[in-house]
Amino acid sequence: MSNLRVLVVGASVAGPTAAYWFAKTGANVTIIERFPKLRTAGQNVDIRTAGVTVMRKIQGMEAAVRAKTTQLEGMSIVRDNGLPYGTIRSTGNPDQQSLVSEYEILRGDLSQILFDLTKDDRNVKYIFGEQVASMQRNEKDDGPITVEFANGLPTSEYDLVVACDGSTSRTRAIGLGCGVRDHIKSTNCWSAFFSVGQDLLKGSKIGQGYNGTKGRFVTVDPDASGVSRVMLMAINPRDNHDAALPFREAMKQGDHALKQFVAQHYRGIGWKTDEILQGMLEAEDFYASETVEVKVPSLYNGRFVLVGDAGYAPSFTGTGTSLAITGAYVLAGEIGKHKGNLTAGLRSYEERMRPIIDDMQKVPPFIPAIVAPQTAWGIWLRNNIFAFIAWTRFLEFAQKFFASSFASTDKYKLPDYDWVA
Ligand SMILES: Cc1cc2nc3c(=O)[nH]c(=O)nc-3n(C[C@H](O)[C@H](O)[C@H](O)COP(=O)(O)OP(=O)(O)OC[C@H]3O[C@@H](n4cnc5c(N)ncnc54)[C@H](O)[C@@H]3O)c2cc1C
Ligand SMILES: *[C@@H]1O[C@H](CO)[C@@H](O)[C@H](O)[C@H]1NC(C)=O
Ligand SMILES: *[C@@H]1O[C@H](CO)[C@@H](O)[C@H](O)[C@H]1NC(C)=O
Ligand SMILES: CC(=O)N[C@H]1CO[C@H](CO)[C@@H](O)[C@@H]1O
Repeated sequence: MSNLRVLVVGASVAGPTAAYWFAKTGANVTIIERFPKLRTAGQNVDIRTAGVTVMRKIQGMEAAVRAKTTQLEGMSIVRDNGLPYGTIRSTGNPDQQSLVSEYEILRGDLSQILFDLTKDDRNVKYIFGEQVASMQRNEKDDGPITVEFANGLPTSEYDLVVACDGSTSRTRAIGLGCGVRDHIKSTNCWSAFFSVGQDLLKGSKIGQGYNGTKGRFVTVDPDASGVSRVMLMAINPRDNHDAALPFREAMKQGDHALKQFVAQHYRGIGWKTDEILQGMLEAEDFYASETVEVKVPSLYNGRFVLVGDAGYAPSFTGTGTSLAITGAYVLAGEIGKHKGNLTAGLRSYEERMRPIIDDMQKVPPFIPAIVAPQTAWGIWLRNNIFAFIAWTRFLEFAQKFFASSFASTDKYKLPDYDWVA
């Protein structure tokens, strides 16, 4: 049998991981990315649970990640005057993680590591500045797919098309024959990530978080290079009103307009925020996105399949990166295991991933209530509760909650696969 021809769409986290594992099955992998080069923007993401298990199976990846981890030692919640209410520290044991992960890494660095691990593989070919324009199924429903591209790559036939193009995946819309936002559940929240060219933490390795009124949350993390890594998170009530709509409208007009929108939303909320906003206007690594959950009725349709945020973005649980890495591994593994019967492989991928997705998409019950106070009164209450839990045993309880839902790396009992190549 000739090699399986696989088209992977999107080169961030899910895409390169899928390319790595499909190459191990001996497949011929073409991976396309809409942007003209590898995107390196973005701030910290965590690798947890099954993500750690898969990382350790990828030769050289754990060492590469360790060399680049942000080495955040903890996180303080601060008052307007900068004094902390309490501090959550990482546990120092990657198999028993707390809220702060030991494998916290800049998304751009993670993407670069995965790209470097795959770019020279003779079974993998990267093409930048390209996207899918249309897909046509051949012969019967489960036959190969003919793909037309938008920017000049010749029309080709693939045995499998793997969409890894993120939560607002256009390839998903084409492959499932639906609208881009059809399987997106908005949380009414959005976030912006960028770095500011000065050390706002003055040498400390403990990040700081500040909750302004009306659900405006600011975090500043340290960085070895002397800059500060900033996240602005806007949390709106979960009512019927589409509070993220003005954000999406600004986004359509490009980064400049989006920065102005974000600055206007955050100006004057206190602490170091105005200084941070000035830095944002100058930032070259600005990235912002709506926080959404993606839920599809089926992860595949004929020979078209979804991996990562495109198929199961988990909103605020902090597990999107681990889910993407895990999904890519399981998909390639199951396809390899059911050689000669793609439908069986796709079905097994769905069956194996469903319980993991359901578990990782669960938002811990106390998160929205604690993180999203809507008024100054709410913050006073929340901060005092936090001060209270910081010196009572509740912190231990919270850490244990995360330990059981995030930590133990073999919780999901991922299978080992036999790879041919
Ligand atoms: C630039 C960037 C910065 C990010 N920063 C953060 C962050 O700071 N914190 C955080 O928690 N998460 C961040 N994320 C999201 C995070 O990477 C994902 O939630 C998670 O790692 C799962 O990754 P994914 O590969 O499934 O999807 P994504 O990381 O969203 O990657 C999707 C990829 O597909 C590409 N793409 C999109 N549309 C098309 C198309 N039609 N054709 C071809 N390619 C396409 C995108 O350019 C991107 O490279 C960021 C994502 C990106 C792209
Ligand atoms: C992979 O596929 C491409 C495009 O279909 C083809 O040009 C190339 O020769 C193939 N490579 C291998 C190693 O089979
Ligand atoms: C492929 O697998 C599916 C699902 O397990 C099964 O129904 C079908 O009969 C198999 N096809 C072949 C050709 O083995
Ligand atoms: C996102 C985040 O870190 N939010 C914090 C807001 O404050 C509460 C305590 O007051 C923390 O528990 C949250 O983690």
